[in-house]
Amino acid sequence: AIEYDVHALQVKWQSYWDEHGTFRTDDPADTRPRKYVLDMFPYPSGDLHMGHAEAFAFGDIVARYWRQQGFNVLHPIGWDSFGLPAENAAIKRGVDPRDWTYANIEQQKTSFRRYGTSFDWSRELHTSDPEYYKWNQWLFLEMFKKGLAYRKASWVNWCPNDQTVLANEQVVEGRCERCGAVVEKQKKTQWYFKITDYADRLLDDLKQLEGSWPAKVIAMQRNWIGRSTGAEVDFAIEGRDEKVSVFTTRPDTLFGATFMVVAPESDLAAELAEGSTDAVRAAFADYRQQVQQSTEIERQDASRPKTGVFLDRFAINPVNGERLPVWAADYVLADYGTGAVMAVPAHDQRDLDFARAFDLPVRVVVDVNAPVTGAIPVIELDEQGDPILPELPDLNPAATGEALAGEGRLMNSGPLDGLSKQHAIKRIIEQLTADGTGRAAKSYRLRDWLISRQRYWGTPIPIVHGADGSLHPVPLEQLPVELPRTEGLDLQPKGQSPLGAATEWVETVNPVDGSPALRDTDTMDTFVDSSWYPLRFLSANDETRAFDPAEAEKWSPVDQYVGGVEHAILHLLYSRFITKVLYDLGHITFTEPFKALLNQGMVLMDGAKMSKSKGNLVEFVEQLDQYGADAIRVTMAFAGPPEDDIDWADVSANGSAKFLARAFRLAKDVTSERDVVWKGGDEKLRRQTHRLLADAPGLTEAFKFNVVVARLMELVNATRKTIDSGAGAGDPAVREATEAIALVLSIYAPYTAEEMWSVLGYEGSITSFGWRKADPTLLVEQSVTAVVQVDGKVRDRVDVPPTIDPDALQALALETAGAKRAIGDKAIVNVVVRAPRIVSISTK
Ligand code: ANZ
Repeated sequence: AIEYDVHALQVKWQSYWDEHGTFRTDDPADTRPRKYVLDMFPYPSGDLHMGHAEAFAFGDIVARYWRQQGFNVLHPIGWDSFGLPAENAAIKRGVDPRDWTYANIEQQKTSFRRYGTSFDWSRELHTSDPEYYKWNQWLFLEMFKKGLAYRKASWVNWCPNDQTVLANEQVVEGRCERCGAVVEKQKKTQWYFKITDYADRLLDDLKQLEGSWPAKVIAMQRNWIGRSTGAEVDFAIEGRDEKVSVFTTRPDTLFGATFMVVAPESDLAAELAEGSTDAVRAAFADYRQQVQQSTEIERQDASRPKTGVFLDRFAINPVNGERLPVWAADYVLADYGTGAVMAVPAHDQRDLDFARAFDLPVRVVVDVNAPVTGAIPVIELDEQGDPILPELPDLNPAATGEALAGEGRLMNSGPLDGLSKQHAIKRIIEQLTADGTGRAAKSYRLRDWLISRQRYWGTPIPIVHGADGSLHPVPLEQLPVELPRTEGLDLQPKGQSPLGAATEWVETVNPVDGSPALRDTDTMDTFVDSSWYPLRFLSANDETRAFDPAEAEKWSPVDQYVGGVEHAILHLLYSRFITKVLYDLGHITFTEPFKALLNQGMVLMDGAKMSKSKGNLVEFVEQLDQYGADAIRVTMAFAGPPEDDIDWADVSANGSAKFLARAFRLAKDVTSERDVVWKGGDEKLRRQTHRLLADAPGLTEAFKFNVVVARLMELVNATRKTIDSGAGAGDPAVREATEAIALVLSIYAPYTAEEMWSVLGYEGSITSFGWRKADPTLLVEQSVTAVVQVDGKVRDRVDVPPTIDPDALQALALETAGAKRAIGDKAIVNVVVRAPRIVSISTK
């Protein structure tokens, strides 16, 4: 007897796929159209978890779907295997991060194979292999040559726990993205990638992704790049030769500026204080120290009382020559705009709070009560017929404490008086430009990407420092600069790269003149590794280059990317950036790496995120042992829209397993012979079969995996019914339905599908069979139900052919018992017919 033993099936078909190279995509003669389907590659920290089970089920559904539709599908897998968790785990356990990492990779690999993911294993990569990170170093040097990788000293985010710097993107609400420690600011010399050069393109190209990327991710990226448009205005400073520029989004309010504020940690603030009185110097020094001790979280808290120091210096407003006192205050950030602002307390809340705290003047320059559009306001009347006039905001922000941020018309502003805000902005920019005291300007929230890390387990930065401080790229033929072994190194985080202690490795020679020189001891942020890995999969075994441009042309961009929304900014922004860099360097011909993006939801347990500490962790491998791969995959697909969270307590892997066993039993029961064409049989079942074949592709492409599974369940039940009815297991429609079930299942439950296919008498893998097209004649609806209304009420229904003509339908409707009864002896005055659905009769 044929048994449905899921575990035996898994072993059988895994080795079949391996032996036959079923999922390899390396035949250059393959002429099928191509699809590149990619899941965000995993980080090897322990075995796969339920989150992986979900994301990789969805990615594999998409890959298997396109394959079944006749595409040559590239579906590769690799590991993002450098990074802090490996290093921290290694320190805790006293082992080499290599051993920990590669052992985890082996474990995850075993689980992936059991799960039946249709990967092309011949392209497997690990970012911690020298064969991979050699090309990170190549990329770094390409960017170094173009000035896109550079070193600078500046205030950086410092994680006191991991003892390393962090990119802005890795600071979440003032805390370290990895460990949650409150991030500190330190001034350090670090390596950066010049992502700010690409801010406009990163922003503008988001338009191309609308509709195929989740709107939320697009909005988050827009927000992160944060482009503001406005003007730069130059203020002369008494007793200083150079002017100070401020960035403002509201140059129209220039006549309302009553003081200037500079960021306390800026060089400008220090210099202005230095040139002031002894008392100011002392007060400023104290204040600066106080500011340095506060965290970013504290500084950005708007409800905190305003603090600051008057520098006893004055700026001159270029439009009216007014003297504005200059203050240093920590609500102004050193690294946004120019680090200095013109304060307009009447129209900016932060400036108003500050002005009220320090008793500085407030001058209204925009009348927010003056209408700016031509529309006549609709005025409502009260019970007495008197107009109810809207209450006008009080134009006295100094008293109310509410800044007037809205639209309006200019006042107290000389030549701008009477203009709307928008017109005034335009006019003043023209004026400033003509006078040479300002210009239109943009400002971005996006900062350059800090890529150096003071940790061991990453790609060494391929730079050599000459004795004179000069920087020299390691020549290409000397790449990779391999990580030294850990023997003799102390990996404990201590603020300096552990690589510094590898004396033999550090001490090298200047590639230019052979003089003694030192290697850079920092390693790269692992987001560099993942910023271009989709390209490496295309030439994973090529030792001569990062990737073959011809292969990139063939396969890129990725058609479908699948992964978590936690990467909405970091990884996805960096990948988009590096893709544009590679485009500019002439290595590729496209500018966006991922055509479409699917963000899966989370797998929860009892409404909460799973975690060991909460004791609600569901182990993926235990689920695999218990139910088998197919049942878990089907459960993931059936749970709901893929973007939604799945609560594992609310779904039933057991139910999925039973459904699969029922489907499998159909294949065993079919008694008719296999044939190249499907032949007749039970008409109703045939219609249902062909409906599923017709609908499954569209539903799968729209990620309505749950609907497809529901329809499969219905068809399995209907087929069983037909077998149990008179027609029996020999009815050709039963074979037809069962074959269709196997074909659709091949996308969702590959092991069951393969075995059904073989039980049904086919040789080889179902994946090479392709798809059966639905017979269009079986998709035509046989009859539809027309509604008969009399005077607006439904009185009867009648089943008619969908193609019925209106006259015939009207005649039928008038003959129905319900219509006759409702009409009685009343006269019919009108009949409206919308064939084939409605007949509407009116009487008098
Ligand atoms: C005068 C003004 C008047 C402003 C007004 C706003 C309203 P976004 O939209 O975020 O770009 N600003 C400029 N540089 C700053 C810095 N380094 N730290 C803190 N604030 C800074 O904000 C731009 C506005 O934020 C600028 O326009 C400036 O204040 C302030 F009715 O200038 B505004």
